[in-house]
Amino acid sequence: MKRILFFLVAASLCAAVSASAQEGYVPSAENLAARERFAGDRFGIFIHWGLYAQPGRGEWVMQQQNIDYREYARLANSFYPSKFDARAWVRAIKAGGARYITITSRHHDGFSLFRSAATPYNAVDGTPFGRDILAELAEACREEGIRLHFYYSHVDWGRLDYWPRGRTGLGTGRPEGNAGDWAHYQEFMKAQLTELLTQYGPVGAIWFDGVWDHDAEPREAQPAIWGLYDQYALIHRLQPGCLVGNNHHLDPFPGEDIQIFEKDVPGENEAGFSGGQGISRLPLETCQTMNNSWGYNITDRSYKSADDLIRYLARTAAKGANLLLNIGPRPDGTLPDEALERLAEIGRWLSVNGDSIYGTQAGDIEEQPWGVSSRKGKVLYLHLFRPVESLQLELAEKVRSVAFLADGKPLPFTQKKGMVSLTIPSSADATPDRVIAITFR
Ligand code: JFZ
Repeated sequence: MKRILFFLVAASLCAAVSASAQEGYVPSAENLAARERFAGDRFGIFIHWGLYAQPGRGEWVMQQQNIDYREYARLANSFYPSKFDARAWVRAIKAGGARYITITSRHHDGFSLFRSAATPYNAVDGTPFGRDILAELAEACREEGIRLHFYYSHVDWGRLDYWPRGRTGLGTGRPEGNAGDWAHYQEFMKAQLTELLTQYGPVGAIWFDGVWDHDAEPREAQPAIWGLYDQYALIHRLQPGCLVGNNHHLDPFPGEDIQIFEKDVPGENEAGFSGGQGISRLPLETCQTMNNSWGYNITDRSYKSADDLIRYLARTAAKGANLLLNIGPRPDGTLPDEALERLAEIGRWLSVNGDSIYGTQAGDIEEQPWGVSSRKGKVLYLHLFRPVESLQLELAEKVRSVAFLADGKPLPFTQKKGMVSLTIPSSADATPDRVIAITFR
Protein backbone atom coordinates (compact mmCIF):
# COMPACT_ATOMS: atom_id res chain seq x y z
CA MET A 1 0.00 0.00 0.00
CA LYS A 2 2.82 2.37 0.92
CA ARG A 3 4.30 1.50 -2.43
CA ILE A 4 1.17 2.39 -4.34
CA LEU A 5 0.97 5.70 -2.56
CA PHE A 6 4.59 6.42 -3.32
CA PHE A 7 4.08 5.73 -6.99
CA LEU A 8 0.93 7.74 -7.22
CA VAL A 9 2.40 10.80 -5.59
CA ALA A 10 5.60 10.57 -7.58
CA ALA A 11 3.99 9.87 -10.90
CA SER A 12 0.72 11.75 -10.81
CA LEU A 13 2.21 15.23 -11.02
CA CYS A 14 3.94 14.76 -14.34
CA ALA A 15 1.49 12.19 -15.72
CA ALA A 16 -1.59 14.29 -15.07
CA VAL A 17 -0.65 16.85 -17.67
CA SER A 18 -0.38 14.50 -20.61
CA ALA A 19 -2.70 11.78 -19.35
CA SER A 20 -5.81 13.47 -20.59
CA ALA A 21 -4.22 14.02 -23.99
CA GLN A 22 -3.22 10.36 -24.36
CA GLU A 23 -6.50 9.00 -23.05
CA GLY A 24 -8.26 10.62 -25.94
CA TYR A 25 -5.38 9.54 -28.14
CA VAL A 26 -6.05 10.07 -31.80
CA PRO A 27 -3.23 8.73 -33.94
CA SER A 28 -1.90 11.12 -36.57
CA ALA A 29 -2.29 10.41 -40.29
CA GLU A 30 1.43 9.64 -40.38
CA ASN A 31 0.99 7.17 -37.55
CA LEU A 32 -1.93 5.44 -39.24
CA ALA A 33 0.12 5.08 -42.41
CA ALA A 34 2.98 3.61 -40.37
CA ARG A 35 0.60 1.13 -38.76
CA GLU A 36 -0.55 -0.02 -42.15
CA ARG A 37 3.01 -0.40 -43.39
CA PHE A 38 3.90 -2.30 -40.23
CA ALA A 39 0.96 -4.66 -40.62
CA GLY A 40 2.06 -5.37 -44.17
CA ASP A 41 5.62 -6.17 -43.11
CA ARG A 42 4.58 -9.39 -41.38
CA PHE A 43 8.15 -10.47 -40.58
CA GLY A 44 10.82 -8.79 -38.46
CA ILE A 45 13.99 -9.90 -36.69
CA PHE A 46 14.47 -9.26 -32.98
CA ILE A 47 18.04 -8.75 -31.75
CA HIS A 48 18.89 -9.21 -28.07
CA TRP A 49 22.43 -8.04 -27.59
CA GLY A 50 24.36 -6.51 -24.75
CA LEU A 51 26.98 -7.25 -22.10
CA TYR A 52 25.15 -10.49 -21.27
CA ALA A 53 26.36 -12.03 -24.54
CA GLN A 54 29.75 -12.51 -22.83
CA PRO A 55 28.69 -14.87 -20.03
CA GLY A 56 26.51 -16.54 -22.68
CA ARG A 57 23.69 -17.44 -20.33
CA GLY A 58 20.91 -15.31 -21.78
CA GLU A 59 19.89 -11.73 -21.01
CA TRP A 60 18.52 -12.54 -17.54
CA VAL A 61 21.88 -13.83 -16.22
CA MET A 62 22.27 -10.89 -13.84
CA GLN A 63 19.01 -11.72 -12.08
CA GLN A 64 19.36 -15.49 -12.35
CA GLN A 65 22.89 -15.59 -10.91
CA ASN A 66 22.30 -12.69 -8.51
CA ILE A 67 25.25 -10.77 -9.90
CA ASP A 68 25.96 -7.53 -8.06
CA TYR A 69 25.45 -4.60 -10.43
CA ARG A 70 28.93 -3.23 -9.65
CA GLU A 71 30.51 -6.54 -10.61
CA TYR A 72 28.26 -6.98 -13.65
CA ALA A 73 29.27 -3.53 -14.91
CA ARG A 74 32.85 -4.82 -15.32
CA LEU A 75 31.62 -6.75 -18.34
CA ALA A 76 31.70 -3.37 -20.09
CA ASN A 77 35.51 -3.41 -19.77
CA SER A 78 35.68 -6.47 -21.99
CA PHE A 79 32.95 -5.47 -24.43
CA TYR A 80 34.94 -5.64 -27.65
CA PRO A 81 32.93 -7.38 -30.38
CA SER A 82 35.76 -7.35 -32.91
CA LYS A 83 33.71 -8.95 -35.66
CA PHE A 84 30.68 -6.69 -35.36
CA ASP A 85 29.60 -5.70 -38.87
CA ALA A 86 26.21 -4.00 -38.99
CA ARG A 87 26.02 -4.34 -42.75
CA ALA A 88 26.60 -8.10 -42.58
CA TRP A 89 23.76 -8.40 -40.04
CA VAL A 90 21.38 -6.34 -42.09
CA ARG A 91 22.17 -8.15 -45.35
CA ALA A 92 21.60 -11.57 -43.79
CA ILE A 93 18.38 -10.40 -42.16
CA LYS A 94 17.13 -8.81 -45.36
CA ALA A 95 17.97 -11.94 -47.34
CA GLY A 96 15.93 -13.81 -44.75
CA GLY A 97 12.91 -11.84 -45.89
CA ALA A 98 12.53 -9.69 -42.78
CA ARG A 99 11.25 -6.15 -43.30
CA TYR A 100 12.43 -4.66 -40.02
CA ILE A 101 14.84 -5.14 -37.13
CA THR A 102 14.00 -4.57 -33.46
CA ILE A 103 17.14 -4.28 -31.33
CA THR A 104 17.59 -3.95 -27.57
CA SER A 105 18.77 -0.37 -27.10
CA ARG A 106 18.94 -1.05 -23.37
CA HIS A 107 17.82 -4.19 -21.53
CA HIS A 108 17.08 -4.89 -17.84
CA ASP A 109 20.81 -4.92 -17.03
CA GLY A 110 20.79 -1.20 -17.76
CA PHE A 111 23.58 -1.15 -20.35
CA SER A 112 22.89 1.05 -23.39
CA LEU A 113 24.07 -0.04 -26.84
CA PHE A 114 24.13 3.62 -27.93
CA ARG A 115 25.93 6.83 -27.05
CA SER A 116 23.96 8.43 -24.25
CA ALA A 117 24.54 11.66 -22.39
CA ALA A 118 22.17 10.36 -19.72
CA THR A 119 24.59 7.63 -18.54
CA PRO A 120 28.21 6.70 -19.22
CA TYR A 121 27.18 3.04 -18.97
CA ASN A 122 26.94 2.73 -22.73
CA ALA A 123 28.77 1.14 -25.66
CA VAL A 124 30.57 4.33 -26.66
CA ASP A 125 31.62 5.86 -23.35
CA GLY A 126 31.81 2.77 -21.17
CA THR A 127 33.62 0.17 -23.26
CA PRO A 128 36.97 -0.21 -25.04
CA PHE A 129 35.03 -0.82 -28.24
CA GLY A 130 33.81 2.77 -28.20
CA ARG A 131 31.43 2.42 -31.12
CA ASP A 132 27.75 3.30 -31.29
CA ILE A 133 26.08 0.01 -32.20
CA LEU A 134 22.74 1.61 -32.95
CA ALA A 135 24.27 4.32 -35.15
CA GLU A 136 26.06 1.72 -37.27
CA LEU A 137 22.96 -0.41 -37.47
CA ALA A 138 20.79 2.59 -38.39
CA GLU A 139 23.14 3.48 -41.22
CA ALA A 140 23.21 -0.07 -42.56
CA CYS A 141 19.42 -0.27 -42.36
CA ARG A 142 19.09 2.98 -44.27
CA GLU A 143 21.42 1.67 -46.99
CA GLU A 144 19.59 -1.63 -47.28
CA GLY A 145 16.11 -0.15 -47.00
CA ILE A 146 14.96 -2.00 -43.92
CA ARG A 147 13.21 -0.37 -40.96
CA LEU A 148 14.70 -0.13 -37.47
CA HIS A 149 12.79 -0.47 -34.19
CA PHE A 150 14.16 -0.01 -30.69
CA TYR A 151 13.38 -2.23 -27.72
CA TYR A 152 13.58 -0.19 -24.51
CA SER A 153 13.46 -1.70 -21.00
CA HIS A 154 11.49 0.00 -18.26
CA VAL A 155 13.18 -2.26 -15.74
CA ASP A 156 16.70 -1.55 -14.54
CA TRP A 157 18.45 -4.01 -12.21
CA GLY A 158 21.41 -1.75 -11.55
CA ARG A 159 20.11 1.78 -11.02
CA LEU A 160 19.49 3.01 -7.51
CA ASP A 161 16.80 5.42 -8.65
CA TYR A 162 14.82 2.42 -9.90
CA TRP A 163 12.95 2.24 -6.64
CA PRO A 164 10.61 0.85 -5.36
CA ARG A 165 12.17 -2.28 -6.79
CA GLY A 166 9.83 -4.65 -8.58
CA ARG A 167 9.67 -8.42 -8.33
CA THR A 168 12.88 -9.11 -10.27
CA GLY A 169 16.51 -8.19 -9.79
CA LEU A 170 16.25 -8.33 -6.00
CA GLY A 171 19.66 -9.97 -5.66
CA THR A 172 21.68 -7.55 -7.76
CA GLY A 173 22.96 -5.41 -4.91
CA ARG A 174 20.46 -2.56 -4.98
CA PRO A 175 19.49 -1.58 -1.43
CA GLU A 176 16.10 -2.63 -0.18
CA GLY A 177 15.25 0.66 1.52
CA ASN A 178 14.17 3.88 -0.09
CA ALA A 179 17.38 4.89 -1.76
CA GLY A 180 15.90 5.87 -5.05
CA ASP A 181 14.28 8.76 -6.71
CA TRP A 182 11.61 7.51 -9.08
CA ALA A 183 11.00 10.92 -10.65
CA HIS A 184 14.70 11.06 -11.48
CA TYR A 185 14.49 7.64 -13.13
CA GLN A 186 11.58 8.84 -15.23
CA GLU A 187 13.56 11.85 -16.38
CA PHE A 188 16.45 9.53 -17.26
CA MET A 189 14.22 7.36 -19.43
CA LYS A 190 12.75 10.38 -21.20
CA ALA A 191 16.23 11.74 -21.87
CA GLN A 192 17.23 8.42 -23.43
CA LEU A 193 14.05 8.14 -25.47
CA THR A 194 14.71 11.64 -26.78
CA GLU A 195 18.18 10.53 -27.85
CA LEU A 196 16.82 7.45 -29.56
CA LEU A 197 14.25 9.48 -31.47
CA THR A 198 16.53 12.31 -32.53
CA GLN A 199 19.90 10.71 -33.34
CA TYR A 200 19.15 7.69 -35.45
CA GLY A 201 16.81 8.85 -38.18
CA PRO A 202 13.27 7.53 -38.52
CA VAL A 203 12.47 4.94 -35.84
CA GLY A 204 9.82 2.42 -36.84
CA ALA A 205 8.73 1.63 -33.30
CA ILE A 206 9.64 1.81 -29.63
CA TRP A 207 9.08 -1.59 -28.02
CA PHE A 208 8.73 -1.20 -24.25
CA ASP A 209 9.22 -4.03 -21.81
CA GLY A 210 9.12 -4.32 -18.03
CA VAL A 211 5.73 -3.12 -16.79
CA TRP A 212 5.19 -6.66 -15.46
CA ASP A 213 7.94 -6.01 -12.88
CA HIS A 214 5.32 -4.11 -10.87
CA ASP A 215 2.37 -6.37 -11.61
CA ALA A 216 1.61 -6.57 -7.91
CA GLU A 217 -0.11 -3.26 -8.69
CA PRO A 218 -3.33 -3.40 -10.78
CA ARG A 219 -3.47 -2.72 -14.52
CA GLU A 220 -5.09 0.71 -14.00
CA ALA A 221 -2.14 1.85 -11.89
CA GLN A 222 0.51 1.01 -14.49
CA PRO A 223 0.37 4.13 -16.71
CA ALA A 224 0.94 6.41 -13.73
CA ILE A 225 3.60 4.18 -12.17
CA TRP A 226 5.74 4.21 -15.29
CA GLY A 227 4.78 7.57 -16.71
CA LEU A 228 3.64 5.78 -19.85
CA TYR A 229 1.45 8.60 -21.18
CA ASP A 230 4.30 11.07 -20.84
CA GLN A 231 6.63 8.76 -22.74
CA TYR A 232 4.07 7.98 -25.44
CA ALA A 233 3.33 11.68 -25.95
CA LEU A 234 7.05 12.43 -26.16
CA ILE A 235 7.59 9.74 -28.79
CA HIS A 236 4.64 10.86 -30.90
CA ARG A 237 5.73 14.49 -30.64
CA LEU A 238 9.30 13.73 -31.76
CA GLN A 239 8.29 11.23 -34.47
CA PRO A 240 4.55 11.05 -35.18
CA GLY A 241 5.11 8.00 -37.38
CA CYS A 242 6.93 6.04 -34.65
CA LEU A 243 4.76 3.20 -33.39
CA VAL A 244 4.50 2.57 -29.66
CA GLY A 245 4.28 -1.02 -28.44
CA ASN A 246 4.51 -2.38 -24.93
CA ASN A 247 5.16 -5.97 -23.85
CA HIS A 248 3.13 -5.60 -20.66
CA HIS A 249 0.97 -8.64 -21.47
CA LEU A 250 -2.16 -6.55 -20.77
CA ASP A 251 -4.85 -5.04 -22.97
CA PRO A 252 -3.35 -2.04 -24.77
CA PHE A 253 -3.36 1.40 -23.14
CA PRO A 254 -4.22 4.62 -25.00
CA GLY A 255 -1.23 5.87 -26.94
CA GLU A 256 -0.11 2.41 -28.02
CA ASP A 257 -0.12 1.75 -31.75
CA ILE A 258 0.57 -1.98 -31.90
CA GLN A 259 -0.25 -4.91 -29.61
CA ILE A 260 2.47 -7.36 -28.61
CA PHE A 261 2.19 -11.05 -27.73
CA GLU A 262 5.14 -12.84 -26.18
CA LYS A 263 5.85 -16.37 -27.42
CA ASP A 264 2.29 -17.01 -28.55
CA VAL A 265 0.29 -16.36 -31.67
CA PRO A 266 -2.63 -14.08 -30.72
CA GLY A 267 -5.41 -16.01 -29.06
CA GLU A 268 -3.19 -18.75 -27.65
CA ASN A 269 -1.58 -18.88 -24.24
CA GLU A 270 0.89 -21.75 -24.27
CA ALA A 271 3.82 -19.79 -22.88
CA GLY A 272 1.65 -18.40 -20.09
CA PHE A 273 2.17 -14.69 -20.78
CA SER A 274 -0.97 -13.99 -22.79
CA GLY A 275 -3.78 -14.86 -20.38
CA GLY A 276 -4.32 -11.25 -19.36
CA GLN A 277 -4.93 -9.76 -22.78
CA GLY A 278 -7.54 -10.02 -25.50
CA ILE A 279 -6.99 -9.28 -29.15
CA SER A 280 -7.39 -5.60 -29.92
CA ARG A 281 -7.95 -3.90 -33.26
CA LEU A 282 -4.36 -2.64 -33.34
CA PRO A 283 -1.75 -4.22 -35.61
CA LEU A 284 -0.51 -7.35 -33.85
CA GLU A 285 2.97 -8.72 -33.31
CA THR A 286 4.12 -12.02 -31.84
CA CYS A 287 7.72 -12.28 -30.66
CA GLN A 288 9.34 -15.69 -30.56
CA THR A 289 12.76 -17.26 -30.05
CA MET A 290 14.61 -19.55 -32.49
CA ASN A 291 15.87 -21.67 -29.60
CA ASN A 292 14.78 -21.09 -25.99
CA SER A 293 16.77 -17.93 -25.31
CA TRP A 294 16.64 -14.26 -26.28
CA GLY A 295 20.19 -13.22 -25.39
CA TYR A 296 23.09 -15.42 -26.55
CA ASN A 297 23.06 -18.73 -24.69
CA ILE A 298 26.12 -20.84 -25.30
CA THR A 299 24.52 -24.13 -24.23
CA ASP A 300 21.02 -23.72 -25.68
CA ARG A 301 20.88 -26.22 -28.55
CA SER A 302 17.10 -26.35 -28.65
CA TYR A 303 16.72 -24.64 -32.03
CA LYS A 304 13.41 -25.02 -33.78
CA SER A 305 13.82 -26.33 -37.31
CA ALA A 306 13.61 -23.90 -40.22
CA ASP A 307 10.48 -25.77 -41.35
CA ASP A 308 8.82 -25.21 -37.97
CA LEU A 309 9.77 -21.53 -38.03
CA ILE A 310 8.29 -21.12 -41.52
CA ARG A 311 5.07 -22.74 -40.35
CA TYR A 312 5.08 -20.46 -37.29
CA LEU A 313 5.42 -17.45 -39.58
CA ALA A 314 2.44 -18.69 -41.59
CA ARG A 315 0.47 -19.30 -38.37
CA THR A 316 1.08 -15.74 -37.13
CA ALA A 317 0.13 -14.31 -40.54
CA ALA A 318 -3.01 -16.44 -40.46
CA LYS A 319 -3.92 -14.72 -37.17
CA GLY A 320 -3.34 -11.34 -38.76
CA ALA A 321 -0.10 -10.81 -36.83
CA ASN A 322 3.58 -10.09 -37.53
CA LEU A 323 6.28 -12.47 -36.40
CA LEU A 324 9.24 -10.88 -34.62
CA LEU A 325 11.79 -13.71 -34.61
CA ASN A 326 14.74 -13.43 -32.28
CA ILE A 327 18.49 -13.80 -32.75
CA GLY A 328 21.01 -13.45 -29.92
CA PRO A 329 24.36 -12.41 -31.44
CA ARG A 330 27.59 -13.80 -30.00
CA PRO A 331 30.00 -11.74 -27.90
CA ASP A 332 32.31 -11.35 -30.91
CA GLY A 333 29.53 -9.57 -32.79
CA THR A 334 28.60 -12.36 -35.20
CA LEU A 335 25.20 -13.97 -35.60
CA PRO A 336 25.18 -17.66 -34.60
CA ASP A 337 25.51 -20.09 -37.52
CA GLU A 338 22.26 -21.79 -36.51
CA ALA A 339 20.44 -18.48 -36.82
CA LEU A 340 22.04 -17.67 -40.19
CA GLU A 341 21.08 -21.07 -41.59
CA ARG A 342 17.48 -20.63 -40.50
CA LEU A 343 17.33 -17.10 -41.83
CA ALA A 344 18.56 -18.28 -45.21
CA GLU A 345 15.95 -21.03 -45.39
CA ILE A 346 13.11 -18.75 -44.38
CA GLY A 347 14.33 -16.28 -47.01
CA ARG A 348 14.35 -18.97 -49.68
CA TRP A 349 10.80 -19.97 -48.84
CA LEU A 350 9.61 -16.35 -48.72
CA SER A 351 11.20 -15.49 -52.06
CA VAL A 352 8.79 -17.98 -53.62
CA ASN A 353 5.81 -17.74 -51.25
CA GLY A 354 6.06 -14.17 -49.95
CA ASP A 355 2.76 -13.17 -51.56
CA SER A 356 0.97 -15.38 -49.04
CA ILE A 357 2.61 -13.57 -46.10
CA TYR A 358 3.44 -9.90 -46.84
CA GLY A 359 0.49 -7.56 -46.93
CA THR A 360 -1.98 -10.29 -46.01
CA GLN A 361 -4.69 -10.45 -43.41
CA ALA A 362 -6.05 -13.34 -41.38
CA GLY A 363 -7.58 -15.94 -43.68
CA ASP A 364 -11.26 -16.85 -43.96
CA ILE A 365 -10.67 -20.39 -42.69
CA GLU A 366 -9.73 -21.12 -39.08
CA GLU A 367 -6.69 -23.28 -38.35
CA GLN A 368 -7.28 -26.85 -39.61
CA PRO A 369 -5.47 -30.16 -39.21
CA TRP A 370 -3.95 -29.52 -42.65
CA GLY A 371 -2.77 -25.96 -41.94
CA VAL A 372 -3.89 -22.34 -42.00
CA SER A 373 -5.09 -19.60 -44.35
CA SER A 374 -4.25 -15.98 -45.10
CA ARG A 375 -5.93 -13.48 -47.39
CA LYS A 376 -5.04 -10.59 -49.67
CA GLY A 377 -7.82 -8.90 -51.62
CA LYS A 378 -9.45 -11.45 -53.90
CA VAL A 379 -6.94 -14.18 -53.09
CA LEU A 380 -7.23 -16.72 -50.29
CA TYR A 381 -4.01 -18.58 -49.51
CA LEU A 382 -4.12 -22.08 -48.10
CA HIS A 383 -0.94 -23.04 -46.26
CA LEU A 384 -0.62 -26.83 -46.38
CA PHE A 385 1.58 -28.01 -43.54
CA ARG A 386 1.16 -31.67 -44.42
CA PRO A 387 0.23 -33.70 -47.49
CA VAL A 388 -3.50 -33.93 -48.20
CA GLU A 389 -5.19 -35.54 -51.18
CA SER A 390 -8.31 -33.42 -51.28
CA LEU A 391 -10.02 -30.56 -49.47
CA GLN A 392 -13.65 -29.55 -49.04
CA LEU A 393 -14.04 -25.89 -48.19
CA GLU A 394 -17.13 -23.85 -47.48
CA LEU A 395 -16.58 -20.65 -49.41
CA ALA A 396 -19.34 -18.18 -50.17
CA GLU A 397 -17.49 -16.27 -52.89
CA LYS A 398 -17.34 -17.56 -56.44
CA VAL A 399 -13.96 -19.12 -57.24
CA ARG A 400 -12.26 -18.13 -60.48
CA SER A 401 -9.06 -20.16 -60.29
CA VAL A 402 -6.96 -22.33 -58.01
CA ALA A 403 -3.22 -22.75 -58.38
CA PHE A 404 -0.04 -23.49 -56.49
CA LEU A 405 1.65 -20.24 -55.56
CA ALA A 406 5.17 -21.61 -56.10
CA ASP A 407 4.87 -22.55 -59.77
CA GLY A 408 1.45 -21.29 -60.84
CA LYS A 409 0.29 -24.80 -61.77
CA PRO A 410 -3.52 -24.85 -61.77
CA LEU A 411 -5.43 -27.30 -59.57
CA PRO A 412 -8.67 -29.00 -60.54
CA PHE A 413 -11.64 -27.80 -58.49
CA THR A 414 -15.42 -27.83 -58.44
CA GLN A 415 -17.76 -25.43 -56.68
CA LYS A 416 -21.34 -26.39 -55.78
CA LYS A 417 -23.58 -24.36 -53.48
CA GLY A 418 -20.67 -22.68 -51.77
CA MET A 419 -18.77 -25.95 -51.32
CA VAL A 420 -15.41 -26.00 -53.05
CA SER A 421 -13.69 -29.33 -53.66
CA LEU A 422 -10.01 -29.48 -54.48
CA THR A 423 -7.97 -32.43 -55.63
CA ILE A 424 -4.38 -31.95 -54.63
CA PRO A 425 -1.66 -33.72 -56.59
CA SER A 426 1.08 -35.07 -54.38
CA SER A 427 4.36 -33.30 -54.57
CA ALA A 428 7.80 -34.82 -54.52
CA ASP A 429 9.53 -31.68 -53.33
CA ALA A 430 9.17 -31.60 -49.60
CA THR A 431 8.24 -28.10 -48.47
CA PRO A 432 7.26 -27.01 -44.98
CA ASP A 433 4.29 -25.07 -46.26
CA ARG A 434 2.84 -25.66 -49.75
CA VAL A 435 0.75 -22.65 -50.61
CA ILE A 436 -2.39 -22.85 -52.77
CA ALA A 437 -3.85 -19.59 -54.05
CA ILE A 438 -7.62 -19.49 -54.49
CA THR A 439 -8.61 -16.47 -56.56
CA PHE A 440 -12.21 -15.27 -56.31
CA ARG A 441 -14.12 -13.43 -58.98
C1 JFZ B 1 10.63 -10.04 -21.66
C2 JFZ B 1 12.05 -9.86 -21.19
O1 JFZ B 1 12.14 -10.00 -19.81
C3 JFZ B 1 12.96 -10.85 -21.89
O2 JFZ B 1 14.28 -10.70 -21.46
C4 JFZ B 1 12.87 -10.60 -23.37
O3 JFZ B 1 13.38 -9.31 -23.68
C5 JFZ B 1 11.43 -10.74 -23.81
C6 JFZ B 1 11.23 -10.39 -25.24
O4 JFZ B 1 10.58 -9.90 -23.05
O5 JFZ B 1 10.14 -11.31 -21.30
C7 JFZ B 1 9.55 -11.51 -20.10
C8 JFZ B 1 8.53 -10.71 -19.69
C9 JFZ B 1 7.94 -10.96 -18.47
C10 JFZ B 1 8.39 -11.97 -17.69
C11 JFZ B 1 9.42 -12.78 -18.11
C12 JFZ B 1 10.00 -12.53 -19.34
N1 JFZ B 1 7.80 -12.21 -16.45
O6 JFZ B 1 6.68 -11.73 -16.21
O7 JFZ B 1 8.40 -12.87 -15.58
